[in-house]
Amino acid sequence: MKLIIAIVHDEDTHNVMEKLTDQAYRVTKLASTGGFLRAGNTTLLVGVEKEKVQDVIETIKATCKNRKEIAPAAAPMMGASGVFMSYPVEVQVGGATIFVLDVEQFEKA
Ligand code: 2BA
Repeated sequence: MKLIIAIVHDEDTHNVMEKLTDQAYRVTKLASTGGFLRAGNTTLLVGVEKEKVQDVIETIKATCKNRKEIAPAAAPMMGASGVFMSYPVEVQVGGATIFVLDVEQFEKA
């Protein structure tokens, strides 16, 4: 068995979960926060047999879009007036960040 961990944009969560549950996959949704943007995103846990991993990944990829987001600068700059200013930086987010892990043991009690 494999555990798929997928970090997706909040706006894609509803569609991804609907597509996965329509195909009878079991999904757990966790509220998460990205370390770089410090903005909310969603982490999905999907436990599946090895043969189904690619199908789940294709479903997630087909549903999650790439987006441009504005992030505050990591370090503030000194402006011409002598005051510190932060400058926005555009970053490309998503569609999804996916990890696939081996599951050593799976039980339902
Ligand atoms: P965040 O950490 O908020 O990152 C949002 C986006 O900012 C990233 O999109 C990437 O385009 C950019 N970014 C992140 N760190 C950066 C850096 N040090 N310098 C420049 N740009 C940077 P994605 O790569 O699509 O990632 C979306 C979210 O997926 C991330 O949100 C984070 O929550 C998660 N993630 C991505 N890679 C990860 C990893 N290796 N381990 C754990 N979580 C990860």
